Amino acid sequence: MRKALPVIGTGTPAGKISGGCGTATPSPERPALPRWRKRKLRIALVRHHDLCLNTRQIARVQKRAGVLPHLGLGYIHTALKSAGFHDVVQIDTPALGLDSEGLRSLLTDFGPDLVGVSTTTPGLPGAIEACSAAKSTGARVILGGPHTEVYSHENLVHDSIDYIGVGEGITIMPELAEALERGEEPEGIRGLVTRKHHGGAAPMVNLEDVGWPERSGLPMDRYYSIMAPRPFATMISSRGCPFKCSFCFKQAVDKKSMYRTPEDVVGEMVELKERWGVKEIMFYDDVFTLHRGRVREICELIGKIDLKVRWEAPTRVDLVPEPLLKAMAGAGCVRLRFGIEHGDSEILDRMRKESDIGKIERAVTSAHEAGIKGFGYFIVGWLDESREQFRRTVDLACRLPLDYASFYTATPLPGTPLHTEAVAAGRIPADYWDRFVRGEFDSRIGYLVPDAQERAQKAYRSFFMRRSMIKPLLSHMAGTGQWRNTLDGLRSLHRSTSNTDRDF
Ligand code: B12
Ligand code: SF4
Repeated sequence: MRKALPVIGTGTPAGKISGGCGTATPSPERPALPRWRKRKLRIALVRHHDLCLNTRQIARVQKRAGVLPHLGLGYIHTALKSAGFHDVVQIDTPALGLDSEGLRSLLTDFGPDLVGVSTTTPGLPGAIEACSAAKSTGARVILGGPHTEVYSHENLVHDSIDYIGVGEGITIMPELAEALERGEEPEGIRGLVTRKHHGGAAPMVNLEDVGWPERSGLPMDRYYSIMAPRPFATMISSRGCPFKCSFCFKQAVDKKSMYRTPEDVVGEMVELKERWGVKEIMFYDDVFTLHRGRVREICELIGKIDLKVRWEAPTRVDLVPEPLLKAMAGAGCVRLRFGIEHGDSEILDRMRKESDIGKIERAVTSAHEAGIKGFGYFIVGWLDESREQFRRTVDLACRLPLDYASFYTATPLPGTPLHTEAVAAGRIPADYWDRFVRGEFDSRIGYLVPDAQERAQKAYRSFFMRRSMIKPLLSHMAGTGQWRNTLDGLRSLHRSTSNTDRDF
């Protein structure tokens, strides 16, 4: 296990960025590369807000929901460093509170040779703005992220994009950077799509072989979740999920599973605590408890070193046996995020969720009894959801011992079975996403029931504005110190404003 990690400051001053080069204290296990291997290419890795917001709006969304880091870019940064590229910066505009102009001027100051922009499908309009900002500096621009798995070549309709990365940026970016450094036109790189070539998809990499995601240079003090005390950070301990929920978008890599060893996971948790002073860690895994033996070992290791860091993770209701819940609670797990999705059995079946109301009730109750708070994810406005079926979701959310809930409106993401069904039912145009990718739509894809957004708002109000929520909310505010943000959130719920600023 990695130990004796250096304790250094907690983040760069807000609004400033700095590169991996020279700012990071090299960890003892990862000695710096010999000087002769250092490469000169300047590379920026960008996440730009997805809603084309101006800075005031960004600040509002930030305040209400918090900003969560982007781990994919952190891993790509680490891979680039290992390949000898040290002039690399990550620019996270939602965290920095920057609009497109702010991004442009930051990029102009940095003068990158290559800019990598990450995007989801719904986040594409913001990403295209980032690509334009990058292109205006004269850099080569590559777009990657989950979105490009379905739409690769189509994105090249935008002149500001030179390349598309499909699959693991961890391997694509160093290979692309090496080719550009040599002054060559990149060809034959797996996962790289150009106007002339399609390199397929870059295969999955075990994250443990890459190293920990680079965090130096990021505004760590700007990241937070209104559910957690600050400083707060995110991690990923496993990737992939064998289930096939019909709304869930799967990249090729998500269809396989990859597990980091307990030693590596706990090593990173130690680093987050010692180096960044982190008080709570949120796991970004698809399903944290897929491999129960591994989770048990993680808990044992945490116990052995008496880590004392709160953490939370996503899971399924059928993967949390009681003994495991007790072990997790004992190891600092304070919250489990359950993909509950719906309160109606017929819709649960249509979602291919492979769960039922009994399993849901047992899992959330057992977690509650073990001392772990429950966060329920719900989807409202499913295809042909009747008002009665919607009410069953709200009733279920309100009768379960949950401390938090989110109610997303159903979104037929491209490539998902839900998308196929919604097109077949005539609810959305078959070519919506194709045209969206080409920039023909800036608005949200149609709801599957006309009043889906109102249903989501009603569900939020019914859940949070209950007398029985007073105690959990007070305990949440006392436990996390998030008094202001929680009260702001409640106030905006009360005013019945849209909860869906971030809900594409
Ligand atoms: C954590 C998470 C979030 C976090 C953080 C977002 C983030 N981008 O990191 C939060 C909560 C903010 C979030 C929000 C949303 N999310 Co989300 N999220 C995830 C989750 C669970 C894990 C992401 C992760 O860290 N993966 C691990 C890292 C290592 O992988 P990665 O980030 O994908 O990066 C790898 C590759 O994609 C690629 N890559 C990434 N960027 C780049 C850039 C370049 C240049 C290159 C070459 C390659 C490349 O290389 C990386 C490593 O090799 C995924 C599910 C999943 N399995 O990925 C969903 C997922 C990405 N989210 C999704 C969605 C839909 C959303 C929302 C739109 C939901 C909503 N209704 O609001 C929002 C909007 C996000 C936005 N701004 O665009 C979908 C995206 C589907 C799609 N077609 O695009 C996913 C796949 C969930 C799903 N299964 O349906 N999300
Ligand atoms: S369990 Fe979660 S990650 Fe797995 S398919 Fe279903 S929604 Fe997607």
